[in-house]
Formats: sequence, C-alpha cells, structure tokens
Amino acid sequence: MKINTAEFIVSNSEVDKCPKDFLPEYAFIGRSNVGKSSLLNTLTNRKGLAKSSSTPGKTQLINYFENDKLQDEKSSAAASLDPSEKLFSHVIEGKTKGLEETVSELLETTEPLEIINNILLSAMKQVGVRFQNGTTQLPFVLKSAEVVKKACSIVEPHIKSGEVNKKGTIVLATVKGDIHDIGKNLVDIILSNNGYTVHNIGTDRSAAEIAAAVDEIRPDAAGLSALLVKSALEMKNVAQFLSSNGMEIPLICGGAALTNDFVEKEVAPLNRKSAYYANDAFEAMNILEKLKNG
Ligand code: B12
Repeated sequence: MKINTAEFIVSNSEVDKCPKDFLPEYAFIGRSNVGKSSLLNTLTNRKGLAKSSSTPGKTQLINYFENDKLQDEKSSAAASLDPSEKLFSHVIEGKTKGLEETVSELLETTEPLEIINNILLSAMKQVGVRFQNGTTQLPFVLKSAEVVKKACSIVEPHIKSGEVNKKGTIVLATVKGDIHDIGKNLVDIILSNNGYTVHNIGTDRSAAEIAAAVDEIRPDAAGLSALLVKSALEMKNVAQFLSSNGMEIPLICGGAALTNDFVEKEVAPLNRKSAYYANDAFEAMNILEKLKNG
C-alpha cells in the first residue's frame, strides 16, 4: 500500500482497513480513481451508517472507525507495544479508550515531566506534521489534542512541586484571535510545578483583558502564546496597549508562530519593559530567574 499526501492506492479489500488518519482526497481501487465522497459513501454503506443518499459527516466516520472491529485489531496490536509507545499511539490515533491504564502503567517507570515533554509533546508534534502535510484533518487533530489534555490531567497530580516557596508569578494567555492552548497549558503545568504561581486566563484574550489581569494580579511577567501568524502580530498590539496604559511588565512570548527575531525586533521595542522569546517553559523559567535577579 503506497501512501503519499495526495493519494492512497488501495485494493477493494483494503477499503475497510483505510485508517482514519489517512482518509485520502481520492483513492485508486483496482483501476478506478475513486473520489473522496464516493469512498466515504462506500465505507458508510458497508457499515450501514447512512442508508439515505446523504453524504456521511466526519463525526459518523470517526464513530465508524472507533466502533469498528479494526479498533479491536489495533488494540491487540497495541498490546505488544511498551507503555510509552502505547501513549504515543493514543495521541496519534486520538484514542482515549484505555488511556488511564496506559498512563498509570507508564507512571510506574517514568517521571511525569518526562511523559509530558518526551512523549505527549513529540506525539502532538507528529500530529502537527501530519496536519501540515495533509495526511490528517482538523477533527482528528482535535481528538489528539483532547487526548493530550486528558493525559496531562492524569499526569499532573504526580508531578512533585519543585519549591515550597513561590519563585514568582506569571499571567498566561493565548492572544486574541487564537484558540490554541495545548502549549500554553503545558507551560502552565511545568511552571506551576516548579514553584511559580500561574494565572492562566485562557485563549483568545484581547490586549485589554491581558492588561486587566496584569493590573489585578501584578505578576512578574506576562506570558503570551500565539500559534498563528496572524495572532503573532497581535502580540505587538498587546505590547502597545500595555505601554500606552503606562504599564511596565516584561513579556515572555512563545508559540510555534514566533521567532526570537520577531519578538526582539517587533515586540520588544513597543513594550516599556522589554519582551523575550521563549521556546518552551524551561526557557521561560530561565528568563523569569534572570528578571528576578535584575
Ligand atoms: C492542535 C492544533 C489545532 C487545534 C487546537 C486545539 C487546542 N486546544 O489547542 C485546533 C484543531 C482547534 C486548531 C485550529 C486551528 N488551527 Co491549528 N494546529 C494545531 C497543531 C496541529 C498543533 C499545535 C499544538 O498543540 N502543538 C503542540 C504544542 C505542545 O506545541 P506549541 O503549541 O507550539 O507549544 C510549545 C511551544 O511553542 C511553547 N509555547 C507555546 N505557547 C507558549 C507560551 C509561552 C509563554 C511560552 C514560554 C512558551 C510557549 O511551549 C510549548 C511546549 O514546548 C498545529 C501544527 C503545528 N505543527 O504546530 C496547527 C496550526 C497551529 N494550526 C493552524 C491553523 C491554520 C488552524 C486554524 C486556522 C484552522 C482552520 N482552518 O480553522 C484553526 C485556528 C483557530 C483559531 N482561531 O485559533 C496552522 C497555523 C498556520 C499559521 N502559521 O498561521 C498550524 C501551524 C497548522 C498548519 N500548518 O496549517 N489547531
């Protein structure tokens, strides 16, 4: 079976095995070039999901694959994987069934932060690559994101707090126009468990909302997240808004859409108390430490 981003060569008997992550735009079945909607219909009719002429929705298809005996076949294949590989495949496949057991098993041998940083993060990165090259689609990405969130909530209580005395306070937000929060929430978990007080005010936060939180909480820094090119630009507005309201708060900016250069040249000059780029929570901690030491 040959897979590339645009097409998927299958034999008729392989249609049923077509994994959800690789639903193609079109497929070759025998000599016929079958379009996506007829492929969806074939799959749906075989399982009796939709008897009418209506095209099946993605939810139906997700259910189809989740309920299908294929899942059982996959589960027995998964049984031979070690717990870290199992967790990785939970994320890739967006599968929550058995997640708690897998994470608990893994926690017996692996440090919680290692699970987050090495397994969950790289699995989500892999999902990102698949999304980018067209081999998976948004609903499946969302399912993977849910798995990461759920796994984090199971792992988090097992993280030993780094310090009893609080090292500092930070307000965290994903900026306006952006609802991505997996990375920001990981930063929250890691900072919280390393002695920082984190006020995570959520996603899609306007400059005014961020400023209000800063005004109320008086943190040592504000951590801003952006994953879209458009929302990266929003960071400039936040810096401008804070400055024009006379606020002096260092910004720590992160997220895949940012670069050190952008933050240094475009955001920092607009903020009264500079702005720093951080690749991850650990870099953010280094910055917070430096800020504390003047
Ligand atoms: C998951 C995901 C989604 C999920 C988000 C679920 C959620 N609850 O977060 C859903 C499906 C909702 C989604 C929606 C969309 N997405 Co999206 N999404 C992704 C994906 C696949 C993974 C992002 C992720 O979670 N990565 C894993 C985490 C752990 O990494 P991270 O966020 O980068 O965080 C790390 C660091 O960056 C850093 N960090 C992050 N924030 C912060 C903050 C601070 C203070 C610090 C210190 C560090 C830090 O620390 C983290 C740990 O190391 C990326 C692809 C990719 N390769 O990134 C696309 C991607 C970001 N999405 C993209 C797009 C286009 C969209 C949509 C517009 C799609 C659409 N057509 O509707 C919408 C946008 C909706 C909106 N208004 O925001 C594009 C953005 C393109 C661009 N450059 O502008 C990407 C790059 C995919 C692509 N190539 O097309 N998406």
